[in-house]
Order: sequence, then structure tokens, then C-alpha cells
Amino acid sequence: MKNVKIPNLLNTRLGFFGLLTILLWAKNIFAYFTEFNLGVDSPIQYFILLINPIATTLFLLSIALYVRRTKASYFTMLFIYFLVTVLLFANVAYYREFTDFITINTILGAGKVAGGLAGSTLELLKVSDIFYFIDFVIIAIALVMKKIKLDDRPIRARTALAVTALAVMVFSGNLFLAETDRSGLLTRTFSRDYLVKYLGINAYTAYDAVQTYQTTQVRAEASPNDMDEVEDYVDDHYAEPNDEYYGMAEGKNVIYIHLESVQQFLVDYELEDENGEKHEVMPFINSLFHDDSTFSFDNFFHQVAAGKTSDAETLMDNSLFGLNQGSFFTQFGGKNTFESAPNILKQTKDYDSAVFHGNEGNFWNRNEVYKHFGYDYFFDANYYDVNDENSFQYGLHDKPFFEQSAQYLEHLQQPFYSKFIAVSNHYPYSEFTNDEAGFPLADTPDNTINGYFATANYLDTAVEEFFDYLKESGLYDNSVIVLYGDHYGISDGRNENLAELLGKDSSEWDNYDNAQMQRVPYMIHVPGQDKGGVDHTYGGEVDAMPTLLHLLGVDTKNYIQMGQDLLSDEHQEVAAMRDGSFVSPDYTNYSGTLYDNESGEPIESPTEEQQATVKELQDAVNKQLETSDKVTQGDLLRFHSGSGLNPIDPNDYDYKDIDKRLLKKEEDLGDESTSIYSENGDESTEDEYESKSYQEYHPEAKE
Ligand code: GP9
Ligand code: MN
Repeated sequence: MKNVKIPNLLNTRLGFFGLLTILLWAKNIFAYFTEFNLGVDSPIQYFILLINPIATTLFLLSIALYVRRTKASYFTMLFIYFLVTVLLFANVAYYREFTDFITINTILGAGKVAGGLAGSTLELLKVSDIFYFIDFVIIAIALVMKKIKLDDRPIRARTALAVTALAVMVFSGNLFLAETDRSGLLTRTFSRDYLVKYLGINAYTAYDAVQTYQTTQVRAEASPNDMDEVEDYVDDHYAEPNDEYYGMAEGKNVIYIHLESVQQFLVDYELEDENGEKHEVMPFINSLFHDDSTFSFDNFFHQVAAGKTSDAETLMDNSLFGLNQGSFFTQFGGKNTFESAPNILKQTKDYDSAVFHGNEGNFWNRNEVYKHFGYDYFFDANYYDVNDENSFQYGLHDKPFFEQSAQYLEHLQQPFYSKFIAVSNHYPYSEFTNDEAGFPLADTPDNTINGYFATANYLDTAVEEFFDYLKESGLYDNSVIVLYGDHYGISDGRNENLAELLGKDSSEWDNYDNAQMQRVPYMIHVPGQDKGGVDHTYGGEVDAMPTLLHLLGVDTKNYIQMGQDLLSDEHQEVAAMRDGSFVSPDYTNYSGTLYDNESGEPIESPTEEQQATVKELQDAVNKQLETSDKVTQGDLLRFHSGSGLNPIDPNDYDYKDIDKRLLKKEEDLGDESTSIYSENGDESTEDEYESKSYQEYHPEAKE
């Protein structure tokens, strides 16, 4: 060691500070590239990734610069350095097991996690992990041997402040770049992956801590008495099931197909190509929409806010709204008690339940939320063969997604409640450049609009192939298949460019038109019955769950739901939007302006009668939203005993090796097994699945 020369710089406090900063940065970068799968896919994202550990590291270590006494200052710096390293390393180890980052809730409930981890902790370690800690030994030796000397001169307060300020500035720059690349990062919290990718582990952890604190506060203030008011609302609001339909689909499987970003205007829509030839965008879904076996709704509205897909899931599975700000799934979904559809069906009708989705499981915090909903199985990207060719930013494309799902679906015990979340028709609706290319693009100044029809067409074919499989495998006859559009695909700001394609004058496009564009398809396909048809009732996603449960013969009277059965005579026709806007058969209130639906014009001076009607609608909407917020933000369902449901323990759920567990259950049940695989004489139905590309279906489009 004698000959080792350590630069003088390290013998100054600032130099030592610089060394630790660089080391922490290197450790983070090492973890990013060797451990975490952050989906970095552009030069700007690489750049953000490289700089994102800097700001928080500077900030945290700078605390030690304010300590004047020599030893205390060095000790503080090393202690912070140690804590930050431990936080990073804990995330590395946790990620190896869970493909996810540690949340404050995980830390608070560490006992539970440790239980699952304890056996495998050692297996989670690698030799290369030495990299995270070897520097402690080296630094300790260097200090003891006085290779690095402690600098007795305190840092001037001004200098310390300058370093902290620098950290804040770097952070602002980092945040700015992050928001430019992924707007809504902080307000919408898509996933922990995103926060780490854009802001780093430390900032992510701090952010999670603040959010956890806020939600814990609201929850702590709620009391069982708050439930009384909610129960009164639900009693008053409950709409009796219609005898004609009640129990019509009793005992059938439920197969939800989540039609990503599909708006109602796509139903029956034909896109004209440059030669004036018309192309039906969703021929298969259209045929379902008009089928007598389908209860279709053409005045059905999405009700989501920033939580987009996840809000739609909250609405469809719980008949509760998402939050007005941010994502309910991320903020509350992993903590709250629910009376979700899979749970109710499990406890009242012995249904198994599963979600299928070809994206990372922690997007929208799904891997936690589904445990609280009581989903038995969640097949996320880990269960699919996802590669560069068959996927994009949001995961596996729809055709391979549905096709690869069959291997698991066929082993599910019937009856089951299942949900297939498609993604290919997702903003920015990029043009296919492979053999899926061929469906015409629209020709407007906005590329987002131009690509939307082709990706929707792709989704339509994927759904058709899936239906064919359901029929071939034998699942079809025993299932109810529900299709819904989760939210708009074309945002209000783009609608003027869309107007002409809808036969409207773009200069006359206004908020009334924007409001009407929030319609999404909702169809309940019940094979074997013919009482369906297109229903013009006004409603929204919040109404889906009671509607479906009544068809399945489950009365919703004792459950806390904000919606009403759309097939009930007592259904009140008004669709609330998350911001308090609404659409009803006669009036639309959008972004603060009241419109007459007949003329589509604003009502400048409403008559007294109009005022009274509109007030009644607005009061109903406000009450519905307020009640929902009370339930979700106060986690009030934990106080609700009237449901007769046993509380779910999320720790009973775990989505690792569920493919093996499915098979085990099937085997254990033996002759009693009701999976389609067992019913098929223990033979796989996977071969029944046929999938082809656009160009295979349309060889003429190749030229
Ligand atoms: C991601 C997918 C898209 O997994 O469900 O969600 P969105 O961006 O529509 O909310
Ligand atoms: Mn979506």
C-alpha cells in the first residue's frame, strides 16, 4: 500500500465528497445496466438514465457538508453514503425476486415480504454484488492507513449551500427532460419502472414516501361512521334487476376483452383510402355489435381521468371511480379493501379469476392491485414470449398476446372470470412496418389520427381470431364475452383534425362535440340467447359491473357500487365524467358549458324548468363522484360488513409460478377438473388457434 499515491484532492472534504458522488453514480449505473429492465429505448432516455442518479446523490451527500466538526462530517457523509448504497442494493435484490422496486409499503410490511424472501435471500446474491460494497473496505483501509487524510477545514456554509443548490438545479433539469419525454410522469405515476428510469431510485423512493404518507393520512381519518352515508346512497341508488334478463348467463365464464383506446365512433366506421375505396375498420366487432346475442350500448361513456386504463379497470371491476387526480391504482389500489367482481363471484359462485396482459406486471401497479381485487392469477409479460419483433412500448402485440394466452386459459377451472387487456391500439398508433402493414392510413395533418384506424383494425382481427379459438376449443358456448373501450384514443385537442373524417366541419367543432366523442363501445355477448340488440340507454363504465352481475344471477343490492344496472328500468340516464361534466339524453355539461343535445348549441339562458332538470342531473353526478371518493380515499370498504363477504388477505395471493399452480390444481382435481383441457380429454386446444398477419389475410394489399 505504501506506494499507492492518492491525489491530494481526496484529502479535502470536497474531494472526498466528489469521490463518493462518483462512486454512487457508478453503482447506480451498474445496477441499471446489469439488473433492472427499464425499457430504455431512445438516446434521450439513455441520457436521462445516465444523469438521473446525480442530483439526489449530490443533494443527500451535501447534508454532510453542513457539519463543521471533522470526524462528524466525514462520519455523516459515509453514513449517508452507506444508507443510499443499502437502498440501491435492497432494490437490486428485491428486483431479482419480484421484477419490481421496493415501495414504502413493502418496507413497512417488511415482515411479510421477508417471509417469502427468507428462504431464497442467499440465492439472490451474486458474486458481482461485491461491487456494491467493496469500496467500503477500501475506503476504510485508506482512512485507517491515512492514505486519505481527514481535512480539518470545515466547508463554508456558502459552499455547502451552493452544492445543495446545484443538486436542486440538476434535479430540475432532469425533471424537465423526463416530463418532456414522458409527460404526466409525476401526476400520473404510470409505474415504478418509469419513475426509476427517469428519476432514479432515490427520487422514486422519496416520491413513494410522500404519496404513501398522504394516502395514509386520509385513510387514518376515516371512521366506520363514514360508511353510513355511503350505505344510504347505495340503498337509494340501487336499481332493481330486470326479470327478463336476471340470471340469464348464470354459471357462465366471463371473458372481458379490453379494447384499448377504442371509441364508439369506430363502430361501423369505414375509412376511405386515397382511391376513394372504403375499408371497414372493425368488421368483426361490428358484427358482434349488431348480433342478437349481444347487449350493445351506443350511449355508453368512458369515465376515466389520468389513470386511463387502470381507471377503466377500477370502474369495470368495482363500480368505483378512479381519482380526479393521479392514479387510483398506484395510490390506493395496493392498500384498499375491495368488493370486486372476481371476489364476489369467487365467494358467491365459486369462480376462479385471471388477468392476462402482455406488459410488465408493475405497470399501473397491477401486480399489487390485483391481489387486493382477489384475482387468483395474473399472467403478465413474464408468462409470454415477448421479443423485439412481436412487441412495442406497451408490451406484446395483440395477436400473439391472445394466441399465447390459450396455453393458460385452457387450464383455468370453469366457471372463471377473466380479463384480457389488449394494447396494440395504443397511442401513438404507430404504423406497422412488418407484414401487419397494409390497412390504409388516414390522411390528416395529425399522424396520431392517421394511424389509429390501422391499429384498431389489427385489434379487430386479433379479437376475431380469439373468438374463433373460443369456438373451436369449446369455451365459447359456456362463456359471456364482454367487450369495452377503456377510454378515448384521440384526445380532445386532436379532434378538429378528425372532424372531417366524421363528416363534420372542423371550424364548427366545439366542446359539445368533444363530449359526444367520449362514447366507447360496451357489449355483452351471451352466446345462445337472442334478447340482445343495440340499447340506447345513457350510462358509463361505472354501470358495467351491476349490469353484468345481474345477468350472472348475482344481486348487487348488498354491495357498495356506484353504478346501476343498465338493463334495469330504474336506471338513471346520466353518464358522469370524472371532472363533474356529464352527458344525458337531453343535456350535456362539458367543461363548464351546458349544451342542448338537440341543437348541440350552448344554452345561454336556461328556462326555470331546464334549470331544475339540469340541477337534478348535476346533483346526482356530484353525489355519485363524492361518494366514490369517500369510499376510495377513506378505504371505507374495510368497514362494510353488510356485503357478507370475507375480507381478502392479499398475502394469500402471489403471481409467481402460476402456470405451474394451474396445472397442479388441475391434476389434484382429477376427474373433477372443469378446465377446457380436462374436458377435452386432457388434450391441449392450443392447436386450434390460428393467427395470420394482415398480409396473409389480404395478399392483394401487398402490391
Ligand atoms: C399498459 C396499458 C396501457 O399496460 O394497459 O395503459 P394506458 O396508457 O392506456 O393507461
Ligand atoms: Mn388504455
